[in-house]
Amino acid sequence: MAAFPDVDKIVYEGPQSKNPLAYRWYNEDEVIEGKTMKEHLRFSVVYWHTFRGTGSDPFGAATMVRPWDDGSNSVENACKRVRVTFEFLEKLGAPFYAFHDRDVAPEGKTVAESNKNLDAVVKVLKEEQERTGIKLLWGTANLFSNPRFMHGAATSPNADAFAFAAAQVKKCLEVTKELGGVNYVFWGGREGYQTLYNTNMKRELDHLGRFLHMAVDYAKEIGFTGQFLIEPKPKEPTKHQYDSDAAACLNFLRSYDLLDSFKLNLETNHATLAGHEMMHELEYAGMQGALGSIDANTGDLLLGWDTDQFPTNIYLTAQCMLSILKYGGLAPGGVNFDAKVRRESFEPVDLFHAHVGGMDAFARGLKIAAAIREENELDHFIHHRYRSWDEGIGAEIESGKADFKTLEAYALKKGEISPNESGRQEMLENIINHYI
Ligand code: XLS
Ligand code: NI
Ligand code: NI
Repeated sequence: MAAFPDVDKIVYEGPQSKNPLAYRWYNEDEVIEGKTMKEHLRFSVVYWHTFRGTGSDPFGAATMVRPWDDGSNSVENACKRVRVTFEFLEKLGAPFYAFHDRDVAPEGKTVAESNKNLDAVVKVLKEEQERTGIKLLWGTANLFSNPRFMHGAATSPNADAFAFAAAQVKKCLEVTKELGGVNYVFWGGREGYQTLYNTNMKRELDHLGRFLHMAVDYAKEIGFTGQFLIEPKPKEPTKHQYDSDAAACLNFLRSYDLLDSFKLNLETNHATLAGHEMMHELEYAGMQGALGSIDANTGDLLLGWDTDQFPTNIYLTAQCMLSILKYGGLAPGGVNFDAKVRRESFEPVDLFHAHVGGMDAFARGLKIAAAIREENELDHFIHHRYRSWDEGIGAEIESGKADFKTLEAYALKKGEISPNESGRQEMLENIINHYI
């Protein structure tokens, strides 16, 4: 029996359509800058929010109505949920999905039991992937829900927690490989600390470096060729998360000689929690060749935590797509909706409204970004703004010919710098508005 009997396959109807369950912008075969929208955007649905989110919060119980789910933690229920997930993905037309090990299969009482449960569900996931052609964007291990990880996993003061985390990631790598996953994500979870009164930060970071090296080695050993990704996040659950933003992650990877094996999975709401715009994080990673994938969502500045809302703001999606196009796209990464419906949006159809809106917002952002790039006004402006570096003293500095002594001589001779020019921010903001 269908879980969504009232929803047909969502199709592209164009900007004039008033049908809320149709795409107005996402036309998967439309070619932009030489690639189809489907290839550019590589949309992915997350298992945890979309199929495991209950709507509970610290003030109230679950609100979501999910008639297919019996609410139990049985493997049978988990397998039934897989069929529903793939009905949803097919009707939506999303080519990818992503999961944590513990979203798809119930955790058992022992490592062996957990692995057995996972194997049973992975069998169904594989069947459904083969039936539909839908692929796994990434797998990840949940190293934060079980109370054994209360002080962290790889960074726990308890070495047993590290060992159990390693066992879990080992298994999760095996199933991600089995399912043909094209990436594997490490989000730090509880890797961080609340107070230095009880924390040896250096030792914890050394352990995290060791852990990730073991993961790289094991991936090689089993022939897993997916891209490894680290997902920065600055706070929640701990006050000081070690992977706080793109810069912190890249510094960590460089310090522990892991830079060649990892890229970043950047999430919009995490960027804003870190006090950055998403575009800053994309640029920072992109300029260092570390832009891997994105968790597409948005926060709410008036709330100030990781609210994981669906992105609908086309300024935001256009900015994301500007950076993504600039750095040559995300593949093998994708646009992964790490986003959840509000607890008041409790009906199954709300899952469709949410994803259709997010996909359309990104499709529109892609079109806007491509139009901006075609006219090239921003690039021209930036290029012109830096022209003092193209010749004369600027070129001498960039090429390493100048030193403090030659620059002092230059300054003494010149008397005062060439006049500064306006940054023209307001004009540039107005130019962007021409395209929106
Ligand atoms: C939590 C993270 C998480 C990762 C996967 O804030 O966004 O959902 O994407 O572990
Ligand atoms: Ni995320
Ligand atoms: Ni998040």
